[in-house]
Amino acid sequence: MKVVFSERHRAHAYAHEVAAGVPIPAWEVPERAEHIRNALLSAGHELMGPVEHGRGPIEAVHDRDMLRYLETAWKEWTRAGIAERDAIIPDTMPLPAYHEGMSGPTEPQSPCGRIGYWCFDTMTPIVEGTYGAARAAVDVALTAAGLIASGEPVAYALCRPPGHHAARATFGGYCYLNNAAIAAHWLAVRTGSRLGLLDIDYHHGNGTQQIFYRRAEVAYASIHGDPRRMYPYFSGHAAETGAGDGTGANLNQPMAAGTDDRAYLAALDRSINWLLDRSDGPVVVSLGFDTFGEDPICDFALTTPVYRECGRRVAASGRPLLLIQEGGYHLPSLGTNAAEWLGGAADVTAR
Ligand code: SP5
Ligand code: ZN
Repeated sequence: MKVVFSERHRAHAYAHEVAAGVPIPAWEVPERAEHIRNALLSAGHELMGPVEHGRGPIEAVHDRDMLRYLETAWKEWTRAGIAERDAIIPDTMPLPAYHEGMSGPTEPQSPCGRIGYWCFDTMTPIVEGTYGAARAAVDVALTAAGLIASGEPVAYALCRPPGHHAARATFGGYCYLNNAAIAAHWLAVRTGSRLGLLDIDYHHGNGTQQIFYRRAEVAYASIHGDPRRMYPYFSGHAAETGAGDGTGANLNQPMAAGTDDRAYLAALDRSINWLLDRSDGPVVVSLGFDTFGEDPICDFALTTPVYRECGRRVAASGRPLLLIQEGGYHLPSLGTNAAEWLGGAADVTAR
């Protein structure tokens, strides 16, 4: 299978994230992508670099001012001499009730205000290499999308940082730009078809849901830890089914702690069938391995062999598949689980 990868992700590296007010060692580390890359090379997959696609496809999905903020944040922060931390993390965010009965918020001038205006959590630090890595991850996704547009049955984008928590005009959840949403919109325009977007990262893809919630071009189906218990807490409920032109085009399957292979595969079959009914073009897969039983920050119980079966079942849909890497934090298993998933998909598409 063709695998797109950029080394620029390595410059996006920070020591800590802030969880529940406390600095803890970062989970979203460069080793994640390196483990996957090495395992896929060993498994005989073909690696290629990304082609630059510029800002256009990003601005078709994200707020221009947010992109500009990401581009300038580090320089502005260091120029202002706020150097006591190695990364930019917000401490003041304008919840909707702050401006209740008033207008606003508007983007503030100060660096500390700006990060709180754009970033919705404290776990998504910006460092010097963040913008370059985020842009490269988008190019990785778009390059893989280009392979699908030119007739490849399947392609895998080894994106880092991940993307599915980034909404049109706010970012968080280790995500800055929504690689999957940008690639899906680009592919929907290029192919003139209605796409399916299957999100099988452990977490609800709040950003992807938000971007397509009122649009018919992409039907979104997600299987995730129930937001009543898990991050991102504020979306992912079964009652969220789309609105406006996107009415009925959003399917959430929140799952219990301890969800095992059997329950997961049943949910996967429901998602696939639902997507096939509501799309006629390629399927974009937001692929996370934080569903694994030993993932340190999640609570499902999937085993390594089920990833091959997941790859098989998704590929058996017969649709062109654009695979986009999202989360997964158990380093020892990441490479193997990715190789199993891709191997399962390749078994089917090669036939
Ligand atoms: C792409 C992706 O998988 N992003 C995941 C972001 C999850 N952020 C971590 C949330 C866990 C916070 N746990 C804090 C427990 C405090 N009691
Ligand atoms: Zn995740």
